[in-house]
Amino acid sequence: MGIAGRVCFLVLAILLVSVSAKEEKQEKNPYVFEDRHFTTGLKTQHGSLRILKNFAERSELLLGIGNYRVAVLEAQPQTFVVPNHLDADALVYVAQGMGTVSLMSEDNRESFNIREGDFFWISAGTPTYLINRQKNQNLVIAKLLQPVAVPGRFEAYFGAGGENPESFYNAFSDEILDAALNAKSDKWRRLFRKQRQGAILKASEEQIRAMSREEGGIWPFGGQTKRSVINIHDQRPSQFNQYGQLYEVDSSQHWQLQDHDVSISLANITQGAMTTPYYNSKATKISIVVDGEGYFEMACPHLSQQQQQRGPSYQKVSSPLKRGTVVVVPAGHPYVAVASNNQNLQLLCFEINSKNNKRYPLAGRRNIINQLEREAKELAFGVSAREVDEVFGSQNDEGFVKGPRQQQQGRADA
Ligand SMILES: *[C@@H]1O[C@H](CO)[C@@H](O)[C@H](O)[C@H]1NC(C)=O
Ligand SMILES: [Cu+2]
Repeated sequence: MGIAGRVCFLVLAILLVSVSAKEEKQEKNPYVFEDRHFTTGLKTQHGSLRILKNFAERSELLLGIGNYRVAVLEAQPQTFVVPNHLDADALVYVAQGMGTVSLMSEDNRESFNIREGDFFWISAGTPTYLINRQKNQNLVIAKLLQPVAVPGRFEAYFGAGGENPESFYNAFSDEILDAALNAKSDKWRRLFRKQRQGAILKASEEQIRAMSREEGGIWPFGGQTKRSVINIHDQRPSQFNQYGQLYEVDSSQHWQLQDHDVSISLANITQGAMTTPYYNSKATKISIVVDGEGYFEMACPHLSQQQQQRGPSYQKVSSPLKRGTVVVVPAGHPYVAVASNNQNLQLLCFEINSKNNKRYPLAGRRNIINQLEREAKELAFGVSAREVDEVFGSQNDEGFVKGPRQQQQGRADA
């Protein structure tokens, strides 16, 4: 083999090793997404849009939510996000801060104030802009996106802009713009070249004040007069005890959630406590840590190494949770989340395919084992029903329970 041949061989070998190492890593735990699984969609001196990698590209086990994307927008104090539209429907949750959002329909504009805990829907194609009204706090917004043009992919389209953000007007030929705008070409040329500061800009205090007004209170789309913004903290918790609270808004409470078969919830798990293990019957959950630390465990038949003829076997999937970690919990998978001993753990969850979803508790007062009849308990476990009852009848709390005394930080497959 000549030098060139040897170099080629070496390069190929390195490539193969790195590809297989990468695949092995992916296989091990495709359900957890950290900082490195985000790409930068937008970045300026004053903020950024980070986009979570495509689920379907990460693992075929995530194909079921392949047409959903997650993105996080962060805008610094007193900034303006230039008007744009997306080729995706978006469920938007305000994770931190205060701002004002403006949505345009064909003949109307609605501007409304947003604060932490608010969520609202932006239909695909709606021209949208927003400001961070605060003087000393970043505005952080988490979005669940459902692309409408290319499955699993979405793009932002800026009209107002110049070189950066690039205005799509610049893609048209001069003759077309001359004719369409009916304005002097030196005028429109200047207009579409000036802006170079990027899509997230610093605004003056007066500009912020002027844009902080709410306008056009009625939801302009489809003549609906229902409130377009709901605050998740205004809900009554659906599960509540000293170990935590769960706030949920399901599709029956919000027509856009219903249309898209999505629900949204916020779990506040008290430090040192955990959720009862449970599974969702139909919904796949995308869970984002908004505050605190802890870990989760999940039972997954897909990742089990054991090849068994006699029936399924389950792999423990586990990982530490910290602010910004995203975890996907597919339907049917038993799962538990544990808060650290020093801090509450707050999880924002988007549940996809949530219509008629049921949450089946695997421990606690109303667990599924308790409902078995005596004979079924004895046959299934091969012990007396009394023994089964002793085990599954001892936990009197439900929803949230006291956590493990000794916390292992969910290292297993991280
Ligand atoms: C979370 O729970 C704690 C009590 O453990 C409470 O003080 C706090 O206000 C709750 N936060 C939210 C956002 O519900
Ligand atoms: Cu699985």
